[in-house]
Amino acid sequence: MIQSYISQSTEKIEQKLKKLIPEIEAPYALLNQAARYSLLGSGKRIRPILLLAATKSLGGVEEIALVPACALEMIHTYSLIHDDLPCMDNDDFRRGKPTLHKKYSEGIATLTGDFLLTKAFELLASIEDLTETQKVDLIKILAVRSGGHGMIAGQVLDLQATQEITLQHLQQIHSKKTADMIIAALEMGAVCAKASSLHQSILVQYGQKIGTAFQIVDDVLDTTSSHTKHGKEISSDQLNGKTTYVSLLGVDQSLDVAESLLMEALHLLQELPFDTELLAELAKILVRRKI
Ligand code: GRG
Repeated sequence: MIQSYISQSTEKIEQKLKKLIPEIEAPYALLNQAARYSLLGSGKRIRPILLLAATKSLGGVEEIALVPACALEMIHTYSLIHDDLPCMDNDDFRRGKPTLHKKYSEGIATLTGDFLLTKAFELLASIEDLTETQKVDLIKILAVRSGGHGMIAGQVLDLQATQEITLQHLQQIHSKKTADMIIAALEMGAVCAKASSLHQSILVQYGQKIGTAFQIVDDVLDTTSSHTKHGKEISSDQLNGKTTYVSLLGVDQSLDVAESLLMEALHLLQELPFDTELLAELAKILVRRKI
């Protein structure tokens, strides 16, 4: 059942993204072509699926949440494009194909990231089915969680961490760089469902737990998979000598920590007076995934 929810949601998101970033006829048609190259056809769609699931679980209408879900995926994709640039992680592969700057150029990749970033906020400001308050709340959540105290702050801390760092420091980086975008998905879902601030804050705590667990598992898979998410045999974290949960705790202890966080997340869901089976199943899939 959960697998069919995931595949149906993935398809809805894919179709909507295709419509929101169409092929265009213009002298700058290359921009949409490049955005579609990075955005379409791959990616696990974790954040938009969580957004849709949070909306549904808190009694909202999923269709209303589809554009916000796509806006979130655009911000995530822009961050991946910029993260792969030579001035950052300098990765050659992403989502199973050459990175955008390898396919086109560094200039086009930078501008495509900028385009997806600005498009996301244009979309949120233009949704017809939401109230003005909902739109402003969505824009604020996405800006704060992906911004200078959220994902971008995490990326700055990561760039600065050139030598081995402590577990506490690593947790701070990933709380911002990874968990904040997962939390954004849940908060945005709560806004789409017009949930109470208490229910929204329970989802934020759940997001902090599963976001951290997701990053731990990502580090583990980067070491244990024969091919990393970038399609290479050795992850760029390993090549760059970066501190990871695995380098600090080892594989077994890292997986134990991820599983404990999952249990805490599932426990938090019980505080919500809704059927949270969907969010529970998604958390399990996220943390116990093998790819
Ligand atoms: C450049 C501002 C800026 C931020 C970059 C997202 C990010 C921040 C860096 C990517 C590198 C990385 C390993 C980040 C941790 C978060 C993470 C695991 C991202 C990958 O997300 P997935 O696995 O990717 O959901 P897909 O391709 O499935 O969407």
